[in-house]
Amino acid sequence: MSEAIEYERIGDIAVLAANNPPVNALGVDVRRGLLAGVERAEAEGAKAVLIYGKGRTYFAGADIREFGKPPQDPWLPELCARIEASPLLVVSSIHGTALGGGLEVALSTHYRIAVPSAKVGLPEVHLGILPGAGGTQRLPRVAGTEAALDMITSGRHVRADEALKLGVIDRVAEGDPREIGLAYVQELLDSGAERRPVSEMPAPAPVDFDAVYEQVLKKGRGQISPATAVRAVQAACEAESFDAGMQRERELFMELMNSDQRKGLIHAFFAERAVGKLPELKGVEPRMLHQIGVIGGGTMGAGIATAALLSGLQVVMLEMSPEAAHAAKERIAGNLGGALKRGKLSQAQFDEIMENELTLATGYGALSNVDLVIEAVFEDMDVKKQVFTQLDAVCKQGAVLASNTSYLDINEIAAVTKRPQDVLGLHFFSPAHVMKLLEVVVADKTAPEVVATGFALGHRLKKVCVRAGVCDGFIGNRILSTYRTCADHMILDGASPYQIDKALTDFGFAMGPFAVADLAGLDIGWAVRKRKRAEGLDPRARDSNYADKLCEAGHFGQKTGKGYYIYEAGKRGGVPNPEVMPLIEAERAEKGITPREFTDEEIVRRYMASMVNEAARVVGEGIARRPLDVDVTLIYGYGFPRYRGGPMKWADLQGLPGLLADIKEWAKEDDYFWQPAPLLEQLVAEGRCFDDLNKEAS
Ligand code: TC6
Repeated sequence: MSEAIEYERIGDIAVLAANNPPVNALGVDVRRGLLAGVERAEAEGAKAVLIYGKGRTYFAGADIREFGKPPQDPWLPELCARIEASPLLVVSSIHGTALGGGLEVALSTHYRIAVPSAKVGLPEVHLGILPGAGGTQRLPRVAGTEAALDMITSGRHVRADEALKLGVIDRVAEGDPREIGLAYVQELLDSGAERRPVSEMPAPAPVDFDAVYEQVLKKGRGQISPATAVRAVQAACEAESFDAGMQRERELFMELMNSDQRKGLIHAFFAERAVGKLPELKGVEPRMLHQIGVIGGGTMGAGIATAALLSGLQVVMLEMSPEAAHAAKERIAGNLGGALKRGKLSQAQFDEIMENELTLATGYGALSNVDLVIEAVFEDMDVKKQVFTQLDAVCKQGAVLASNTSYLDINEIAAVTKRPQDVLGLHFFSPAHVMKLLEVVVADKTAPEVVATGFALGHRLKKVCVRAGVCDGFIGNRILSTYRTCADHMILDGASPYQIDKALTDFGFAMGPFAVADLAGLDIGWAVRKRKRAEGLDPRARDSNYADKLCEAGHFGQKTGKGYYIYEAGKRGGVPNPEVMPLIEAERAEKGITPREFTDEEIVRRYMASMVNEAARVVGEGIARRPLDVDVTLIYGYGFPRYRGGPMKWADLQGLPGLLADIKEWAKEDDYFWQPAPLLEQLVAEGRCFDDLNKEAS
């Protein structure tokens, strides 16, 4: 017997307990153990088999680490078929999460019981594949076509009570999974219950699959797995037999398994889990956090305060005047109201937070007892320095002092205090109670436990935390400023903001860079450009001024109703602003540029190459620890399509030599902007890729 499956005999019942921590993934040992367990139960003359998981969960799915490697017998679909075909009565007892292959095993058993807290789902589409062990054939037979389509294309986790209503499970009971399972099996045996193979149930009723396919394809923004899964469910309804449906599922599964999207999504899955693991923080205890301070109650500060309050922290919000404090309170109440509406918060919790957990203040003295303070004031070095001087004077010893600056030098800010070891950057993304990314910016003197505290706060606020070093813009905004510059160069040379936005949303970005600029506020980029010009641009850098003209006319994007696009109240998205192209054309004329045509393909290639090249610098300089830290930053903070795995994974899949060759070619027209990053050149010379660096660092 494999150690991953423990075998026990209780009277007529053979009990197979999965013991493959942490999530009982269905790796080869587990599959072999299950097969051997069923065979042994049959050989020993048991009447029934109970399958459950030890530890925190039933099977949470196939072992994702095996994907892309040569398959090892038994394969999951065959194992499921074998379990279902057993002449014994086979029952699953589910707790934790029965996901993917886990739910497919459960569906191949004849009955299913679950504890109330259990969740089931087929989330394979999020990994770029589809349920490939009969899930697309069995789920519609038990839950109906529409419910199956919903679960499979969304990948959502369904709670036990809903799963019971859908017929995915047969009973919900409180208790230990082994005990409730044994009692249920005994009850089924006593009542003479028959085996109930799902494959023998009638084929489910068809729906308008072409319409569903189109709808799902559109929603996927270029992601193919959900739409492909629709075709597999279609086969459950239309194939001439269960086996023929399985055959179709297999073909579609293999198509997806071999796709770059599968590689990208699985990279994203593991990258997201790897970012929070920093070797230098192993064994470092974070400082305790009960109460935090937030300075500045604008959109950003109010968002940070909201996230903190929702995580159970007490918040002192500091503003400059009672009126501003009142406005901050209104913003926070509005944000929490959204959580209330979505059922994430009860009315009683809302009232408790607003009355007892949130304190408004207008004097720094109110921050004397906070454990951590985050300033979210105006993005100006002098203002930040004044704030930190005050904080140094009033905050208790050991308090963590954080800046939410998006670009500025944390070392310079820390230097105005007598405790630079307690200072770090916590760069949230707006709206901070919604956006999942947090850059934890580590300055030269930041103490390890202060970094650990930054991560601990981020995790408590349910953020994906990425460690960043100090530079202009850290990881995300530094790379953004380069690819945005690339877009501006293409504009000067002949592309339009609308063509660029369209090419990039077709590539899979949630929004194009110009729509993003409108959303963020054009004044932000304007301020950065002014600062950089004041610091002195390199004479070889191409500068452009058409965007400044929009700002000078008072057009700051969505907040003023006009930017690259015009926004009408009540309408989603905007329409191109007719004032923009004349500004661009005037600048081209002024600079003597004859505009040329760009294909969408060239736009994407240049934009992505500039992103990857800057990202390679960011990694080479140690600003990002590994390429995967860049990938996670761009996916969670900048709308990069997850199914492409992030820019570094995208580059690996494209091939670094070709990308470097393009960069060198473009350097012939602009050898300042298109200087190849040393790390990129080095990797190409050594025949390696970015993922090799990830592996070396893990
Ligand atoms: C499938 O089943 C296809 C079938 C068709 C076959 C023909 N494999 O997320 P956590 C690791 S596709 C390997 O931090 P949580 C994870 O990397 C699969 N490893 O915990 C981490 O390792 P680390 C369908 C896995 O409590 C550790 O377990 N299933 C797998 O926040 C803990 O994970 C899914 O897509 C796996 N399947 O969340 C489910 N799952 O400690 C994917 C997890 O070394 N998993 N690990 O970093 C999840 O959604 C979540 O892990 C969770 C637990 C909800 C199960």
